[in-house]
Amino acid sequence: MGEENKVILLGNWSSPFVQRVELALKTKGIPFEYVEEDLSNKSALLLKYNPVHKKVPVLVHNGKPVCESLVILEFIDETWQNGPHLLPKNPYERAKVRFWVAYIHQLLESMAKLYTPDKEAREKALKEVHEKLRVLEDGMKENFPGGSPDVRAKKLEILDIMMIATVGSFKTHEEALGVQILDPERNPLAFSWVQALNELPVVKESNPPYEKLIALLQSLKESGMKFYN
Ligand SMILES: N[C@@H](CCC(=O)N[C@@H](CS)C(=O)NCC(=O)O)C(=O)O
Repeated sequence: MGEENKVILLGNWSSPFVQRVELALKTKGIPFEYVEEDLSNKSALLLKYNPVHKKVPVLVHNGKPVCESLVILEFIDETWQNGPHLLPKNPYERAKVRFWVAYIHQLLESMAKLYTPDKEAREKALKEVHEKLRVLEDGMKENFPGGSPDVRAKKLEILDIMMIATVGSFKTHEEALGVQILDPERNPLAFSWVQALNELPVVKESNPPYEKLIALLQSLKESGMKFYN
């Protein structure tokens, strides 16, 4: 890797936002150095590169920082034009994909609310998650009219990345919370899509380790803290 193309990712193992970026870099075949951040004791580098939000992920390209996961994904796709594309080229297709990216981002926000200590708020959040998954199911049927997306045959695209970083670990969340999130009967397309994605080596490698994640989620549930800040 030449110095002219040095890529550093400041991340944290449990962050769905960091997973988005990691999957994008790996899909595009971009070599990078990963630096694990302790979010309870942030490094001087993180504070310097993301002084506004002080959050991960931060992508540092040749010494220049890019912050906010969705901004980073588009930056990666635009900077490394060769190889697989995360977003379609056609402006209308691109607009449609961006719409669903934003929707899946909202699904993640609803999922985070599942960790509230208030029982009523938790039940409301679960309804919200199910409703968003239902809408997504219908939306994906329109995007992939032939059935579920054929993930084995192609490289990951931005919607695959969003889906994995949001619901890739749904079984661990279900176990930690004692509720069903993704139901194969209600969400057959989303369910088979996520299952197929989870079989891909690049995804397996990027999913947080089960033991570590379940321990974190259980402690968040008890403490009532959000699973991301
Ligand atoms: N909107 C941001 C969210 C990033 C975010 O919430 N990162 C969390 C980790 S999952 C973080 O760095 N939290 C540290 C803090 O808030 O102090 C993005 O999409 O990149």
